[in-house]
Amino acid sequence: MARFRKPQPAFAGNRPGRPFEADALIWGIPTDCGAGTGRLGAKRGPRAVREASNIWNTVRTSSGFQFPDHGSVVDLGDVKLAETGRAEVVRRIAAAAPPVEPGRLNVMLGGDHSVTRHVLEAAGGRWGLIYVDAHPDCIDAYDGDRDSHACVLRRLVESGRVDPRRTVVLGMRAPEAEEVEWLARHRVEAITCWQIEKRGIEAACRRAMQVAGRGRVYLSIDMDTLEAASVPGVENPEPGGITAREALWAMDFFGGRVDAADLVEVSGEADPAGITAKTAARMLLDLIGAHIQAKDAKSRKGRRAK
Ligand SMILES: [Mn+2]
Repeated sequence: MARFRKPQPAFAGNRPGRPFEADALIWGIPTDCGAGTGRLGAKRGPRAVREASNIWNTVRTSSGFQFPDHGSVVDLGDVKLAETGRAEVVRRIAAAAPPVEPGRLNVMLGGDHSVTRHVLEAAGGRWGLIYVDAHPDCIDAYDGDRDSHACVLRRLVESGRVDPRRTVVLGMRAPEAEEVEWLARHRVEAITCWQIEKRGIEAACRRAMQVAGRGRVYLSIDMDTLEAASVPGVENPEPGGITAREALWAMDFFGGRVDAADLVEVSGEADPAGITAKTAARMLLDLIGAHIQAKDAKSRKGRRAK
C-alpha cells in the first residue's frame, strides 16, 4: 500500500523526481490529532502551504537564489492517515517517515506540533533540537492528555530522543509556570523574544546552533513564534513575536546547518488573507535554498582542493 498521497499541488511546483537523489525532501502530515488548546485547522496546513508556495512565477529565496536550477527538491506528498484514532496516525507516520540522510534536508510539513515527536521517534538516534516556538511545549499533560502538542518537548526529553543539553527553545514568550520550572530543572536553554530584541536575531541563532551542534540537529518551527500580526492563522497566536524578516533571516542561517526540519501549526482554516501560509512557504523556500547553496559551495570547495 502506498504510504503517501500525491501532493496537489506539489511544493513550489517541483517536478517529481527520485527521492533518493534529491537535495531536499518535503513530506506532509495533515493532522490535528494532538491539537485542541486553541483553534483547529492544522490538518489543512500542508495543503495551504503548498498552494501558497505556488503563487510566485519563479521559485527563489528572499535573496534571489533560484534553487530548482541548482538542486532538486522532491515532494513526497502527505502521509495517508486514517481519520480515526491517534494510535493509527502514529503507526502510519512511523511506517512512512523517510530516513534522514547526510546532505539531504528532510522537511516535514505539519500538522499540529505533536507530530514532531512521532517524526523524531521514527528517526531514532539522539538529537540536538532547536525548538522555535512561542511556547516551550513542556507541560506534563494538557487536560489529562500527555500526547498533546503542549507536551512535545517534555516527551522527547523523557524518551531520550533529544538531548536536553543540546536543546534550545528560540523565540519563547508565553510559558506556563510549570514549564519555566521544568526548563530550569532540565537545564534546557530558552532564548526569549526580549533577548532576541536586545541581542539581535543573528546572535540568537548563533547561540542556538552552538547549543544544539556537535551531532545531528533537528529544527522544529512552530509558526506561532512569529508576531501574531504576521501569522493570524495559527492555533494559538501570541503577540510580541519575532518579525517575518527575522524569521526569514533565521531560515537563511539554519538552512545549511541542520539535518532535518519541520514547520507546523499553520491552520488552513483560520488564515483570513492566506498570509500565514504565504509566510510559511517563503520561510521554507529560504530554508531549502540556503541548504542547497551551502551544499553547492561545499562541492565547489571540494573540487578546487583536488
Ligand atoms: Mn508548539
